[in-house]
Amino acid sequence: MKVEEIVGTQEVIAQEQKYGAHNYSPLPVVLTKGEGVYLWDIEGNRYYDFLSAYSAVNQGHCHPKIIGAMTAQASRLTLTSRAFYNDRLGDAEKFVCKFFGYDKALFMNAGSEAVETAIKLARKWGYTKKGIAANTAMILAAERNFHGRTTGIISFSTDPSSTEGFGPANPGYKVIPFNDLQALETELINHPEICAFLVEPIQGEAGVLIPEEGYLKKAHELCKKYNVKLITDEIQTGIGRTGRMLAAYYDDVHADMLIVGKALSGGVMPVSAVLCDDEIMLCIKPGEHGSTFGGNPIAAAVTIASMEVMLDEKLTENAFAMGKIFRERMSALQLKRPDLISAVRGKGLLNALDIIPDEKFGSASDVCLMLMKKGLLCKATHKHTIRFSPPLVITEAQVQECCDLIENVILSI
Ligand code: IF1
Repeated sequence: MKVEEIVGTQEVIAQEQKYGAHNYSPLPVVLTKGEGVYLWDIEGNRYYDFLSAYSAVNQGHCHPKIIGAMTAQASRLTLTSRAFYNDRLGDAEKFVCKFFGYDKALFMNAGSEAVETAIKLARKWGYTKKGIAANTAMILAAERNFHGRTTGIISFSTDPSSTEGFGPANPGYKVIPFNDLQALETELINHPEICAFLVEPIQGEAGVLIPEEGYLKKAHELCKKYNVKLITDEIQTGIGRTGRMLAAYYDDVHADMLIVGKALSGGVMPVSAVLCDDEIMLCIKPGEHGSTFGGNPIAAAVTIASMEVMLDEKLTENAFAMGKIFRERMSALQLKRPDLISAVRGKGLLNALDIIPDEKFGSASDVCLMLMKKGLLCKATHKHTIRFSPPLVITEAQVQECCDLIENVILSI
């Protein structure tokens, strides 16, 4: 008699441990299915997803409209390379340009590729338009930034786990404190070779750090004063996540260069883009930049569908409203357990809870493990912070249910 092989959680984890690189330490849950705000593991347990694949799955898991657009396109034409035109890319370019208010868009795949693209564009602009001497252009970034993991990008990371053992760092970057306009102006005054200031409107990986109101606006004014381009990395904060389509809109900022990724495709495939006006975009000429997959027909179809879902379902507005309820509940919880929770902050559905580490229960990641066992998946960032970022399709009843769940776990500690 043939015994059916039962593949359990431990087997899957062991297999990955054996054959996969050890560059992550995931929670011990093996997911197999997703729908809206829910995920299911291979044992049949259902979870609320409070990570959304790091804010990529804003439109909810396996949204039928996005999957429909994807499969329809996939069965017709998948990839042509950019050596030829395809009949979908132009529509996506027009859509995002009109939508975000820029002359042109350049599609890439991963977020880090789009960051690299923005850096190249800014430098090229610096040399050809600003008149910076060859190979001396400098880019400013903020302390505790997260823009990706390529060797170029980690050259200006201040996180040792991103950089240590991966040197030498590339030259051409300078890091200034986040939320510090004085530091910004000092650099701008002293270094005319600066071509751009690259910044996240809210620092995600750093622990959902929100700058003072008006910071981005004043930073942009300073950039304009010194003929420097402001590049906003909205890969994590963009596409409705913070309760505005772009987090920079809270400050009425229209950046010179915008980087989007993650939820641009609803998290169904890697799609990123850099948007800017002709003055910058046309500095790069044919043959000077590109990628095999960037701007492929599936990516184009999926981008349009994902953005339409954002609009049709008013997900940005929902993120704003649900985030408010979530933080109200978490602030009330903080009052009950000030010994455990030291801060609640966020905008829209990008939220964080700071945990006071304790010998009894450990750190933020231990709390994530407890939440997982009760049916809610989220991830700690650094030792003290838990990030809560559910898909933006979450309803008020679901938010309340999740807050009850979080409250029960916290109060049980
Ligand atoms: C991982 C964090 C989130 C990003 C911003 C560019 C990129 C990211 C603002 C690069 C990517 C990811 C990568 C992911 C973890 C994750 C993350 F915790 F590290 F910070 F989202 F919160 N700019 N962020 O947040 O985009 O090339 O990855 O598409 O596992 O490294 P990518």
